[in-house]
Amino acid sequence: MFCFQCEQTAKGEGCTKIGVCGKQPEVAALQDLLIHATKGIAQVAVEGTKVGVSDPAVNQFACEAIFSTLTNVDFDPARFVTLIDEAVKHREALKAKVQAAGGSAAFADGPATFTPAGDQAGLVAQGEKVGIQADPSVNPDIRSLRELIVYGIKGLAAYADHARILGQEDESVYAYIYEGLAATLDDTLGADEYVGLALKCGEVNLKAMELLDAGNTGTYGHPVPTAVPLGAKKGKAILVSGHDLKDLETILKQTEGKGINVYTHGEMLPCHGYPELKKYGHFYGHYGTAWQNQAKEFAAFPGAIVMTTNCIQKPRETYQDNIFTTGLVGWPGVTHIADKDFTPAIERAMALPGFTKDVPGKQVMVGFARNAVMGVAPQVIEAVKNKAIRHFFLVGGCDGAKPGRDYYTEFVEKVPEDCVVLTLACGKFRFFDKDLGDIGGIPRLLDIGQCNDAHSAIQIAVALANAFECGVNDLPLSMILSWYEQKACVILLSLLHLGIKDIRLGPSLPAFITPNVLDVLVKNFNIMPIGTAEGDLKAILG
Ligand code: FSO
Ligand code: SF4
Repeated sequence: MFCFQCEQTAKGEGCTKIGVCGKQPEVAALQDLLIHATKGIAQVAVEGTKVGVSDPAVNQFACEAIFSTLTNVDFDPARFVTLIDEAVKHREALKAKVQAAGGSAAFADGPATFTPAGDQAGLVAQGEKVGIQADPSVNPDIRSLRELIVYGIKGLAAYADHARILGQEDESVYAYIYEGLAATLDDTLGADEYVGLALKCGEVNLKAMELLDAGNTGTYGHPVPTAVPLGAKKGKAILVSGHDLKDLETILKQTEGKGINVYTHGEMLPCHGYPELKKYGHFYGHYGTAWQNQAKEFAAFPGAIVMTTNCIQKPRETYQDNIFTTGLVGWPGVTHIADKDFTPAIERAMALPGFTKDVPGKQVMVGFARNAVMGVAPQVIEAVKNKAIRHFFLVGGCDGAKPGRDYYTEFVEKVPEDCVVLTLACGKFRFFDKDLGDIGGIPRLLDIGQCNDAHSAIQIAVALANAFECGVNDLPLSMILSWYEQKACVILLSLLHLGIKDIRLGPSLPAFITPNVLDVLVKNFNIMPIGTAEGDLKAILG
């Protein structure tokens, strides 16, 4: 196997024996084959676009297939066998439609024509031939850019899938996914074209994130500042992890009146701020921290656990029977709830002891998404003008296991008292429970939401820039980002598309970016690796 799509890749180079994430070589090969098969769909869909053919079922499938290959989503080989089979069926059905509409259905040998083997072993063997390094003759910089586009598309597909679940879709998003994937097969394209396509991925992702924002806020209302208990309430308990708001709502509905308290885990924390979710009396609090601490935290949770999206890790035996997956998440041997009837998890929660007494704990504030922040925009602008607020830091992104991620904790601790920290995604667990106080009533630590809410952060930055009649790069705002998986890659591409400069990125730079590609990013965007908290603060604040 060879995989280097995430930040924790082995030795900062690539996972070759088994994934640091726990991905087995068979699953890696099956994921590679599924991406190959989806590129085949993309080639056909690009022809379809020319003759006005687009199939909603294919669009949904393509996003689900791509999202399944994102880091820490699905580790179950059986599910990939099914997905590969379905991919080829969708491809052939789409070919027929394209042909019927007068389009071309003649494709060169490759993803658009391949026939899947009849069993898992055969598919694994096929997958091993189509991996990232399959063709050693490809120029490393071109390979780097192609992979950058594929990983960007993985993040984009994830956001598009989340948006579609809440009824929000746009043809332009699917069209780009197909254009970008098909382009990675095109030997006539050079570095400039690929850089353009990578930035276009970022541009299209802004649309996908806008759709997701519309889905979230349209369905559940605009988040409002909300205090969330980190302790627990005596009683039976279900913990909901991942990013899917609809799954959480479904679980809240299905547990109503059953004497079960529902807790959020990881990226579900910001859900407490949504009016249509917080209205449930048994939606109690938040348990645990970021994804990489789940083995320890889940082992100590006295109820059932539901994983709605990434990030799942190998469950320990002690809680293997308590954890359930739904949606695209999978782990071999873990009960999967495909039909959104969460009865198995509810029954498990009822059978487990739950919290036998109230557990006291701190509270944290959530709900500072764009609507809430813009609601206090006049005070914020005034505070900047009268120099009560000197600078804003967006310290956001993914968390992970590397010791170097202490940087983000230290950074926030050292941010001077006349500065405000905006945060989003699971990287916040490095500092989310710190009491940073306020500046004239404006909290110094503002939780914008999930990584899925990056659109909200961008809107806040744009609104500030408009208020000060300057560009985002001229604002007293610095972005200190942490990345782990491919949703972070596409958000970065969106920021680059917007022309945002001087981003600090850590804890390490992507292994799939070659020195030449990095050079292009540095020259155009002055993107830089994080240094020391003290040194970076000094450099930014002067
Ligand atoms: Fe974290 Fe995992 Fe939200 Fe990522 S839970 S690391 S960017 O998958 O999705 O922030
Ligand atoms: Fe390695 Fe990350 Fe790929 Fe997992 S997703 S195999 S940790 S590079």
